[in-house]
Amino acid sequence: MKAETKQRKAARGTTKQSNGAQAQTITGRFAPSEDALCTTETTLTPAQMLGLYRYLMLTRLVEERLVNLYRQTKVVGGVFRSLGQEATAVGSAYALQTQDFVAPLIRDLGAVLVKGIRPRDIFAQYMAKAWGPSGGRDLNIHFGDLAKGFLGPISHLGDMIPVMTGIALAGRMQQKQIVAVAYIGDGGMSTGAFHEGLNFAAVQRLPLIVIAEYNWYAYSTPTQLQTAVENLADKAAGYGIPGHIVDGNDVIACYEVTKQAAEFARGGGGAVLIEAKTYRRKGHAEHDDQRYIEPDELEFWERRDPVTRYERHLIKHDSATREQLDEIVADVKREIDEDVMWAESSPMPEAEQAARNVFDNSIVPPAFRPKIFGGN
Ligand SMILES: Cc1ncc(C[n+]2csc(CCOP(=O)(O)OP(=O)(O)O)c2C)c(N)n1
Ligand SMILES: [Mg+2]
Repeated sequence: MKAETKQRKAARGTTKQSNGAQAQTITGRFAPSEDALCTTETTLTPAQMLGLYRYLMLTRLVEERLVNLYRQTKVVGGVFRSLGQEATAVGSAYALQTQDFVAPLIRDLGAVLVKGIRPRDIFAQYMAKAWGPSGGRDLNIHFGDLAKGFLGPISHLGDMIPVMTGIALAGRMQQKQIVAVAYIGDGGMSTGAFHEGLNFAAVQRLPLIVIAEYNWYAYSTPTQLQTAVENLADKAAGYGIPGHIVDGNDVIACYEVTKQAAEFARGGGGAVLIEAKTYRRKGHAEHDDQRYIEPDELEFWERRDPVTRYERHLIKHDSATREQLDEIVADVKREIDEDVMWAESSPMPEAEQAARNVFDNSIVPPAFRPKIFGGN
């Protein structure tokens, strides 16, 4: 315990560049070089390295298929993508243990998949099908699976931070060694709930890890108009907790920094703030035409794609052959095809079923009662 206190003291209120992220930051913006590989300082086994690749591809291809279904008007509502940011959610969630909890947001499908949610659930959910996890009552990521340690977020940004602080507190009271990870965007960090939740976790030294995704925008608002700090991780000093900056497009670095933070938090060190510097290559959702971005931005970041960067890394370091990677991709595509077919074959929910368990069933509008409760 003494050593932990010392470690905590050493880390208190400091912002560190993790895992040798060498890129420049200019008013908080940060870009790896075009030919960058991933960090070589890793504890990942060769099998885990391939596992990470599988989840990166799964995330990207599930989202691509969702766009496809959206264009066929089979998706009810919007499609929110994490294109260009996949490494942050996948790498961080991969560093956790089974009993740990995550609360992902719309850019964190990768964390949902790493937690063991199957693509079929995602497809059925987006298409509001009866077999989907919320039975057609809600869309995209508004569902959870507590047994798998995945809390579905509500839409109100910031509000999952106090909820995850509560999860961390509950874990402590039940003497469980769990870590709670909450994801948040640069925009969501400006909310009051974010402050209250993180402050409480910091004071109580709860095992909460906040992953702040600096992806340049909140809707169309550039991050510099959102916050006056250069780096989101600088805010850690205001809570007296360690803050780390990681290259969010380096999947191994994201894994390593989260693994270290989880060990620190689990060992009694308390809350940690990790800022992942990345870039949102799609608009807020598929309907957003991104008219507010600079002309060269997309090409600039396409050349810094986290998935092709990881492929280059694996091949360069003899961690995989091109054929092995192709095989993984083929397998992922097979799984997606099968799961889309399953989700498409699901019926839409019956009105009665969809109306139940939304509010207290006793306050179902009177006009619906006979249909739902059989004549009451
Ligand atoms: C409290 C609150 N205010 C506004 C919104 C509307 N809203 C939804 S997403 C979004 C932008 C979020 O930006 P950011 O937090 O940077 O996350 P990103 O979309 O970039 O991942 C806004 C303003 C909301 N859901 N909740
Ligand atoms: Mg953002």
